[in-house]
Amino acid sequence: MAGVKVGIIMGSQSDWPTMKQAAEILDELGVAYEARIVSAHRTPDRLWDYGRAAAGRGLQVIIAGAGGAAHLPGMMASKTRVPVIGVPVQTRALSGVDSLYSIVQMPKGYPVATMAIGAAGAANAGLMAAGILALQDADLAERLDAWRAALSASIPEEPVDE
Ligand code: RP5
Repeated sequence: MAGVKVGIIMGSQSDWPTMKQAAEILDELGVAYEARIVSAHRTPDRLWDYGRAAAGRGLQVIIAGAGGAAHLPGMMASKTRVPVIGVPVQTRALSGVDSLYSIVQMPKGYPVATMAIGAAGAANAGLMAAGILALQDADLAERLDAWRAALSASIPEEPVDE
């Protein structure tokens, strides 16, 4: 897809309900993206090909989500200089702490900007990607400022009984 600057990749179809949160934020902000299943363990050649081509295709940010032994974000960061935002997907066995530790503890030289576990982390990954692109895109910067202001305005000053 020409002009796409954000790649959303995930280890499995089962990660999509989480990673969709990033996609929805990008939709709201009018940022074009592509979404792909790229597993570090099950499709390593696909991972390699995606990473090798990423910068040349014009991708400027990659959002990578995975759960459990979550090697995808780190392996992608090792393969491309395009900034990688990692999303630890929540797991049944260890609640996503396994994913978080797998993604966050990168050795010096190959950073992954790691978000919170689960849906909030995925949404924030979308916002982080938009923020990076907004550095070079004044219209997007305006939309992102408006999005943030609307969120702020939606927070009531006083709590109510529910
Ligand atoms: C990881 O294993 C994926 O990122 C996913 O979070 C987890 C489980 O995958 P499935 O067994 O649901 O396909 O590679």
